[in-house]
Amino acid sequence: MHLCDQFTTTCTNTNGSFKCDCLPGYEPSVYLNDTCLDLNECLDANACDALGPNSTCFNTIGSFMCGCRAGYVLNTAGVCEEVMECASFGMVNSVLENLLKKVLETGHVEAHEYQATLDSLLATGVPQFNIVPVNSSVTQLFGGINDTFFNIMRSFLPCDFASKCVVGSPSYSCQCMEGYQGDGFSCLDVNECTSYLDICDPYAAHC
Ligand SMILES: [Ca+2]
Repeated sequence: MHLCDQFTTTCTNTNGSFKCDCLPGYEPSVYLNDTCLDLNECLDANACDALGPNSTCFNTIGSFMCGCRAGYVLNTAGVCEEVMECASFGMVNSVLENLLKKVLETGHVEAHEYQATLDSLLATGVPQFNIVPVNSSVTQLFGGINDTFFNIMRSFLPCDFASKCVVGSPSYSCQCMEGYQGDGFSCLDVNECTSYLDICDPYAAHC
């Protein structure tokens, strides 16, 4: 005797027989009669529109869930909102990257190159943070080369330059990159050559 699956269907009595209708969240199988399979609601690109354009959809068996993309959190209005601090940090870092490369390669940057970078920083529209301490990798890399530029640049960074901004809720955190030590707001280069760890061959190499 054939019965309808109690978890995915509802059974309806018909004249001399019965039929299995899919429960909400399920759809009829293309291959098997009277069988219902999970409906993937996430195939509908608008399934999570209620949470705004930065939402994401998770399919589950018999249902689905909506959440926010990485870098976004649900705000009090129920819409996915950018975690501004880290997004800003990413923008500022990408603007500074080219200038940083130039400094590291040549130790010298033309005045017009500073100006171009400052213009780009201002164009990001990023609010200024002003929390990166003087004693940080920013000083190591840029300090003394151009003091005006250095001070303006410091005010743009939510974390130290040599750190990663980690999205969190309700706020963000800063973590020093590999090779740097500190609390994330101040990350200083670790000089592996002066550490007690013997990383080079004492006879065949020098660090
Ligand atoms: Ca589903």
